[in-house]
Amino acid sequence: MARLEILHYPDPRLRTVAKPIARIDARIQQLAADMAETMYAAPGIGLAATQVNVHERIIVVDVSEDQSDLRVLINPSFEPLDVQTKTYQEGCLSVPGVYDEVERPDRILVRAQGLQSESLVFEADGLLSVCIQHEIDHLDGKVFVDYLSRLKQGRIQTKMVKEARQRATL
Ligand code: GNR
Ligand code: NI
Repeated sequence: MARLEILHYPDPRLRTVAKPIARIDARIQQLAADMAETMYAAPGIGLAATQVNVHERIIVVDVSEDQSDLRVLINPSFEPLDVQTKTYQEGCLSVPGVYDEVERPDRILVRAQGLQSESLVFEADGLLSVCIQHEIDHLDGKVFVDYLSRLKQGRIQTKMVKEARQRATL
């Protein structure tokens, strides 16, 4: 097991579109375990491979309060189940300290593969739905701040670059 380093916005590597995973083998099992360890240590409720600079389509999610509901989703996709949207205050381990409202479909149908290559199909709503959509965005090179105004995006970028510079000169 290993903790992986998380990329910070506006790192251009967060814009990489991840490739589908063709073979779920020991390497992918190890990556999933390392991603789960990294997510729990952060702590966070989800992590996409993109955030640890691995550009393959795998995410880990656990929205439980006691780390009892880990889901590893490989090649995940979703479709909205109705037109209802919900606004949620989102945060991101790649944009630490920034929280803002994002509107997304509420009820979704999720399709993915599990670690044994089994097909997973399930419905999600609430926080689980938000988190899965947020993680799939990462796999497509998107970050939640992309949904905010250009003004807010500029301010967030300035703040993040300043903080990175401060860390570098400690
Ligand atoms: O830990 C996380 N919390 C969170 C809160 C609201 C909406 C989305 C998230 S995901 C985030 C972890 C993360 O950055 N995953 O990519
Ligand atoms: Ni994120």
